[in-house]
Amino acid sequence: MTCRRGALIVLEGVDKAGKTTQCNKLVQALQDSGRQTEMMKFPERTTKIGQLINSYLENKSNLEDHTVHLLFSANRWELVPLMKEKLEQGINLVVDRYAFSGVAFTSAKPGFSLDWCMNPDMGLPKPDLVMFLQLSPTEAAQRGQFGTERYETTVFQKAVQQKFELLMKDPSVKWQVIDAARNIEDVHADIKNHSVDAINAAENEPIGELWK
Ligand code: FDM
Repeated sequence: MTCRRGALIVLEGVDKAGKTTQCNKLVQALQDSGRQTEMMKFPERTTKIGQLINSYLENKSNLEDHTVHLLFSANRWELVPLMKEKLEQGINLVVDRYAFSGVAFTSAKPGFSLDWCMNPDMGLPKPDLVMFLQLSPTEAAQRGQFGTERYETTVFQKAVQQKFELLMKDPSVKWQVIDAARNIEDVHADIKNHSVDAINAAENEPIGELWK
């Protein structure tokens, strides 16, 4: 019997929406139900490219805006062989941020078109499901202060949210908006249901190519 492939499931959203908490809970729930599942996150800060990105995000170094955009993309591409290997082995991947964050964050800077930002990520493994954890800036503010990393300001996060809204209009990507203002368990139940459907649908489909 040929092995069914795993599904590529991405969680996106603005800061404070609970992405990381929900990724962890989803991985645990899928594993508990007997499905092989692993978590990944972007940027993956442990590689050489990831270390450059980490130092930039922590404001320890400055990088030119186009350059850092391409580094974020390269950081995804360097993990593509590993991602494909896992998916082909039947392992589901739950990914905290992907190319959509890449495009939303850079295109929120002045002088960057959506098209230019999308180009380097064209052809990445296409997610079988992208869940966008929706939280208004007011609700986000009620969850406490932003951290001290680059991009963690209300003004910039609002611009990022608008770019995500543009990206969500693209019907070639399977988007699902999740109301993240509810309690953790309700949000989790919703995310788990959508993920199980995506896993079942992906089993017999080849891995797609993003934005191609
Ligand atoms: N980010 C993340 C980008 O600007 N481009 C990207 O391609 C990706 C994946 O990096 F501010 C930004 C988004 C966020 C920061 O923070 C990563 P977390 O807390 O590690 O998700």
